Amino acid sequence: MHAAISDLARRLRDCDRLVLFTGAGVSAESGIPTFRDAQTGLWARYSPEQLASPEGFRADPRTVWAWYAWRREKCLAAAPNPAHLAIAELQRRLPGVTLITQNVDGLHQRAGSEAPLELHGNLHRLKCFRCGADGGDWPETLDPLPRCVCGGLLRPAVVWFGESLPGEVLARASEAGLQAGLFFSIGTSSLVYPAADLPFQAKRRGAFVVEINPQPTPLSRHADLCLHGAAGGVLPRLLA
Ligand code: BJW
Ligand code: ZN
Repeated sequence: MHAAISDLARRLRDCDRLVLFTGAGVSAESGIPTFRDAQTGLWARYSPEQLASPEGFRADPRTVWAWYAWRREKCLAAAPNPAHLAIAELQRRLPGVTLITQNVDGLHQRAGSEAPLELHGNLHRLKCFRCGADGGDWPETLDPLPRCVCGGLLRPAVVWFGESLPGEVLARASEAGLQAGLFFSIGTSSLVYPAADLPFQAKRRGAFVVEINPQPTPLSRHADLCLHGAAGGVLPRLLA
C-alpha cells in the first residue's frame, strides 16, 4: 500500500478540485455504529421501515423519537477520530476541497470541517413533519413530543427512506462531483441512492476515484484505486 499512498499524496498535491465523500464507516472508529455491518450495524438490530421512514414515524412517533434520542446521546458522548481530523486537515491544506457526507452525527464539524454538504441531514436539528419548517434544537424533554408553530409534530432533521434529499445540498454535491479531478469515497457501502451515484458520476466525467473501505462495495470494481483499510488508519498517512 505504501507505493499507492505516495502516488496518491502526489495526486493530492497536483489536484485543484477534490471531493471527499463520507459514510458511516468514517465514524465507526468513534464508536458510532454503522448501518449495515452484519453484527454491529443498526439495521442488524432495528427496523429501517419502523425507525427511518415517514410511515414508521406516523405509526409510532414516540418510538422513533426514543431511538433518535439514544443515538444522539451516543453522538454527543463520542469524539472525532483520526479520519475526521485528517479530513479537516486536508481541507485546511488544499484549495478546492468539497466535503460531502451522508452522516448525520455532526462529527465532521466537531473535527473542524466547516459546512460539510450533509446529504442526509443532521440528527442534532429538528424540522416539522407537517410543514417542513426548521424546528430548532432538541427540547429539554420529549414529554409531550415537541410541536411546530403550525401544530404538526417535530422530528429529527434527517432524510428517511422514500424522502427526497435536500435539493440545494444535492445540487451542490453533484456539481462538485462533476468538477472533481480526484474523488474519495470513504467508509460508505455505496448502496443508498441517490448519494451512491456521486462517485459514478464523477468517474464518468473523468475523475480519479479512490475508495477507502475495509470491505469491497459495488463501487470497488469501478474505482481507480481501492485502499482496503480503516479510514482512521489510511487517511492520516496521506498527510505524512
Ligand atoms: C469502514 C470502517 C472504517 C466500516 N473505515 N470504512 C435506486 C435503486 C434502488 C433503491 C433506490 C434507488 N433510488 C432510491 C432508492 C430508495 C432508497 C435506497 O437507496 N434504497 C437502497 C438501500 C436500496 N433511497 C431513498 O429512499 C432516498 N430517497 C430517495 O431516493 O428519494 C427519491 C424520491 C423521489 C421522489 C419523491 C420522493 C422521493 C433516501 C435515502 C435516505 C437514507 N437515510 C439513512 C438514514 C438517515 C437518518 C439516520 O441516520 O437515521 O441514511 S439510511 C442510512 O444509509 C443512512 C446513511 O447515510 C445511508 C448510507 O449508509 P452508509 O453511510 O454507507 O453506511 P453503511 O453502514 O451502509 O456502510 C458503512 C461502510 O463503512 C461499510 O462499507 C463498511 O465496510 C465501512 N466501514 N468501518 C472505513 N473504520
Ligand atoms: Zn410545521
